[in-house]
Amino acid sequence: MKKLACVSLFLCFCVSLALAMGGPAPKKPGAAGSAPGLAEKVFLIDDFESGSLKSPREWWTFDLETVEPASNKGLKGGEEAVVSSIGEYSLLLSGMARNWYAGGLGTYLAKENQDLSKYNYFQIDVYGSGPGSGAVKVELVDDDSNNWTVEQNPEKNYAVTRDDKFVYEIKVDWDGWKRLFVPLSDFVLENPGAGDGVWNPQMSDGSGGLLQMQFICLALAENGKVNIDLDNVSLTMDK
Ligand SMILES: [Ca+2]
Ligand SMILES: [Ca+2]
Ligand SMILES: [Ca+2]
Repeated sequence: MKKLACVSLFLCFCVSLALAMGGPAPKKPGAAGSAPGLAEKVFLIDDFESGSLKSPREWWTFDLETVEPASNKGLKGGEEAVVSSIGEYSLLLSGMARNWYAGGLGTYLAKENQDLSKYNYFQIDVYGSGPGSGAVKVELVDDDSNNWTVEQNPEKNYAVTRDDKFVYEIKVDWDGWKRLFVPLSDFVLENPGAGDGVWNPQMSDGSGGLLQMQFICLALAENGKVNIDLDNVSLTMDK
């Protein structure tokens, strides 16, 4: 009898110890009924902290003289909340335009089992150097031909031919860092007749949903210069 009591006491002790050490199981992010965690609310496309446009995210570049992650050391002015969250590197976009156009870069976003349709805003930190900095046109393509590919016509300036291209132009005329939240509903269809004309970023029936993003740099004079830095390119659920 005494031995049994001893064993029970020992078991009790072990269970209490295990509870004390382990505690309750952590809540899974996104579990039914719980609010979404920060990682879910924000889809970070790139913060350029790797110092590379090849990894972890791969970007293609075209025409612009300088498109590269550059040190933030000299870029101090602007909104304090932004200055404290830009890290060591941002993306430098610089070069001369011909006929307003200076070039740009892009990245493919779609991936199996990734739902980008829950995001409502495009968020970005932009560093300007005053009224002549230039403009950035943000282009988003959704897949309407259900093949996870952006069909383009190289003979017509790479026009997107079977999917929708939605665009939003950011005119940069300020000094220092500024954070922008652009509702995705403010993007406008640039190529009516190519896709279904509806913003449908969700994957369904073979469609990859939101496929890619591009930034096109434009000068504010026909043969002007573009000089802009970008950072923390994201899609977010809330503002
Ligand atoms: Ca950064
Ligand atoms: Ca397509
Ligand atoms: Ca569409």
